[in-house]
Amino acid sequence: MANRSAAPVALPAIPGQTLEQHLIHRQRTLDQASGELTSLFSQISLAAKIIASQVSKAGLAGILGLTGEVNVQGEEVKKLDLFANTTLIRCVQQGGCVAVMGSEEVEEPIAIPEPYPCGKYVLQFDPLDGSGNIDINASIGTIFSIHRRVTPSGTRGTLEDLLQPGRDIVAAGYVIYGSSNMFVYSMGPADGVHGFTYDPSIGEFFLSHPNIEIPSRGDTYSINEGNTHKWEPGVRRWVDWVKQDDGDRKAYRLRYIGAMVADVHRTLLNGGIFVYPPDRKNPRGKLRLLYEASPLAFVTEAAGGAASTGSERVLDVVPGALHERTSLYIGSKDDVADAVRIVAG
Ligand code: AHM
Ligand code: MG
Repeated sequence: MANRSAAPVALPAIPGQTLEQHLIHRQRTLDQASGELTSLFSQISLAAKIIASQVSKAGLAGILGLTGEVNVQGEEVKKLDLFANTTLIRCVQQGGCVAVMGSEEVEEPIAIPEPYPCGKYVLQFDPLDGSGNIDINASIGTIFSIHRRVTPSGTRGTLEDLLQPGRDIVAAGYVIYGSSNMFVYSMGPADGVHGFTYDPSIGEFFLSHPNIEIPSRGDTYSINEGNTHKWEPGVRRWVDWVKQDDGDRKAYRLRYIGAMVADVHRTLLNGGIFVYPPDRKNPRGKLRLLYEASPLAFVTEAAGGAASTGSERVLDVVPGALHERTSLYIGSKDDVADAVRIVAG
């Protein structure tokens, strides 16, 4: 007979919506959705799971450090960033959703090889951002953006498909491999920004951060201050200003992980600003417009934030080359406006 006075048994929490369920639900709300974008997201999330699993055991699997070694299976050991690059290409190229791809790790456009069909989308990615953090067990990530192709359907995609401004992005996002792994994406301001946390025991990303909105002002600034003496005076003026109490505004705290994807993720959740200005070594800035700045600008704007090159909105820059660099001021709207104003003098 049941013991009626016993405390209720605690049931395990029912996992929430998976990334796939979330995207399928979204697809149903759109009239003419063919499912191609949902499929492309599944391919990217599969790649993210494979990369995440290698990141978490990189030391054991022997894929830290330099290439040129041979693993126990007799295969050539790849550096983690090359592994991530190959994984994304392999997961996406056979899916029939993209016409061409671009990667920070690859000089030229990545063609879809025969016999795979070409789809209507164009995928660009930084397979493993912050690769300097790999060997020290700190956060790294994958950044991606998706455009519609501009060349005729039925043909192979070309460079022209890749050189599109950020304002024409259809969807963008990132995966962060940190104390937990998260998949964050947006399909624009009307859709919002949604974050999914990976449950490794189930092998799925679950919705954990619906409708992320960045505060209009934060209290953290993020910049490589080791470059102070390479900056132009305007940047030094802003950094001096941001570090001082000024009326109601308290001096900002400095946080710098050195992987833009992780610095921007913190900025998105807590507010504040991440800056990589031009300097003597990188007169056009260091970050790549197509693989780093544009996708994260798209996500940040969709969350209510802003992203500027210092002279224009990042999403309005029309790229002239695949690996073009840009300066970047990204984060809370008011913080970006202050920085751009003070740097300009
Ligand atoms: P990577 O994509 O080759 O890893 O490099 C880009 C990274 C950014 O993620 C990060 O914000 C920046 O480079 C750090 O640069 P620095 O070491 O000059 O501060
Ligand atoms: Mg990078």
